[in-house]
This record gives sequence, structure tokens and C-alpha cells, in this order.
Amino acid sequence: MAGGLKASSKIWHNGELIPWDEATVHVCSHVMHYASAVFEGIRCYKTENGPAVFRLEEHIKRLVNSARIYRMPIDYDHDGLEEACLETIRANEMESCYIRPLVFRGYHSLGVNPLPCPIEVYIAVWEWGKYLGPEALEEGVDVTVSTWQRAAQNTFPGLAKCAANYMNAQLIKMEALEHGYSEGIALDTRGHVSEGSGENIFLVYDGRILTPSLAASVLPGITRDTVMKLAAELGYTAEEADIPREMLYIADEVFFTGTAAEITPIRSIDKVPVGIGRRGPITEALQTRFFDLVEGRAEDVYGWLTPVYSEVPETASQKAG
Ligand code: PPE
Repeated sequence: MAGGLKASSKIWHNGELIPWDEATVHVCSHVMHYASAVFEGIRCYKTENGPAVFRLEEHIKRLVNSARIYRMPIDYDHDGLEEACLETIRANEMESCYIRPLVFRGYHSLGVNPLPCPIEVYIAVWEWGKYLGPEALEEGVDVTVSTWQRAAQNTFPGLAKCAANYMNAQLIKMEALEHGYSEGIALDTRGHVSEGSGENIFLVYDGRILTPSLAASVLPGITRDTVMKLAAELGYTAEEADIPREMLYIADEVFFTGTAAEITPIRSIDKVPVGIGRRGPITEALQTRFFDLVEGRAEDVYGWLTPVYSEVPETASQKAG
């Protein structure tokens, strides 16, 4: 299928690398019926010094936290999971890729009680281009406010990156696509701005950079945290706030953040142009700093990049010379 998943060669499963085509599960596994899975999405970028994973530590920490919230004991510790991600990238000889660790309840018995089912850990890597289309990063995307809300507090835990949360995300995404938009922005059950189906959101209003707080049913995004730190570095204050829906229509700039979406400008919301109707200057400044860091052009002052190889691989010209 055009645009379908591009297979890599190996997938990590409970400590072993297995062929991509053999990474299958039984239809009566617990996860298939009750969405009993937590996962991560991480990017590995091509840099001059070889491939490097962006904020691996924070992603693994969130994975471990997601599993903890759902009482899923993982057989591997934090360092073991980090190393497993790196091993999977090396086994597939990827220069850059998306990394998808997945922890789920496997095959044993069915019925809501998940506790008897074994915990399976998989890590897949594949090439993933620009999430909201190749032009999105420069041109911006056209989005709509969803009629679907994010899950209320104390229903589906927002801080856990759990498969079940993405049934809600799929409703938001499908509705937006059906109506001709690239993405939907969901409100929380109080009517405040929450996030996109797979992205956090930021607004620039009167020179301030605002993002919904963790109480607004948002995933604690690692790109969100990155942008807050980079905004401070560029001399802005990025603050968490309760954001009323209508602020979306009067903001000077609005953009999405996420591992897959990176920093994607929003150029219209419900057909109302955002600011000047294209990427704004603060969004652009944040993007430039972000890509300089993740692609290794700027010094890694925050220690956010984990090299995939401990030694810098020789370039073709060094080898030849
Ligand atoms: N909110 C949601 C609901 C979400 O899924 C993501 C990531 C974010 C915010 C941003 O979080 P972070 O990646 O840590 O900055 N969405 C992942 C999955 C997307 C998908 O289609 O699958 C991602 O970007 O990897």
C-alpha cells in the first residue's frame, strides 16, 4: 500500500532480535481485546557523528511510568531498555529512524483481569518522514477543533502513553480528515484547549508562549518540554495555562509539538487564519534551534543526544583515504 509501513529487518522481542515478519501475536492475546499496551515513540536523527537518539532517557522513563500506572512489571530495567533501543537501531543499520518500544499483555487467558497474562516487550524501528506531510514544517497545516473531547480526569490516565488513549485520538483524527483538515485539536472536558490527536499544542499570544497544563488531559510531551526549555533560552517565557477555545482564533502563532510532528506550525483553525496565515517568527526561531540541536549542528548543551555507536563511524572518504 502506498505510504504503508516500511519494514526494517529485525525487531527486538524480550531480549532477542527476531526477523520483522516473525514479530506476530495471537489474536487471543489480552492486548487484542482490551488494548492492554503502553508504548513510546522516539526519534533517532542522522548527525555528522553518526546516528543519535533524541532524549532517550526521558522517553524510557515515560515508558516505565506508563507501565507502572497500569501495573505492568517489565523484566528489563531502565538501562536495559535504553540499550535495547540502541541495539535495535544497530541491528537494522539505520542512519535515522523512528523507534517504537511496545509493552503489552500477551497470551494466557481472556477476561478483563489482565494479571495472569505475560508482559511482552517489543522494539521496532522504521523510517518515518514528516508526520503531517512534507510541506507542513514550513507552510503550516490547516486544522479544526474536534467535537470529541479528551478523556476526563480520572478515567484514562493522561500521563500514561497507553494504546487505549489512541482510540480517542483516532476519533479526533478521522473526523478532522473527513472534514478536509490535517489534524484536530481536542478540548478537555472543561472546554479548555487540550492537544492534537498525536501532538501537544502551543500558542503565542501578546508575546507570551502558552501551552495547556498537565491537568488538561495532555500527554506530558518530551518535545513540549524541549520547546519550553528552548523558548526560555531564546528569551521568551513559556508558561502552562488554562487556554479557552477562543484564544485559538486570536493567537498570533499556534504550533504543534511531538516526536513525530516535531514543531509543526498551524496556519488556520476552523478556516480562521492564524496570525499572518503562515509560520510565525517565534515558531520559526524555535524550529531552527530545535533542528540544529537534534541534527547535531549545535553543541549538545543539554546532553539530549545519545550516540548509537560509541565510536564515531569512519566516513566513506576517510576509509578510502
Ligand atoms: N500528545 C499525544 C496524544 C501524543 O500522541 C504525542 C506523541 C504527543 C502529545 C507529543 O509527545 P512527545 O512525542 O513526547 O513530544 N505522539 C507520538 C505518536 C504519534 C503516532 O501517530 O503514533 C509521536 O509523536 O511519536
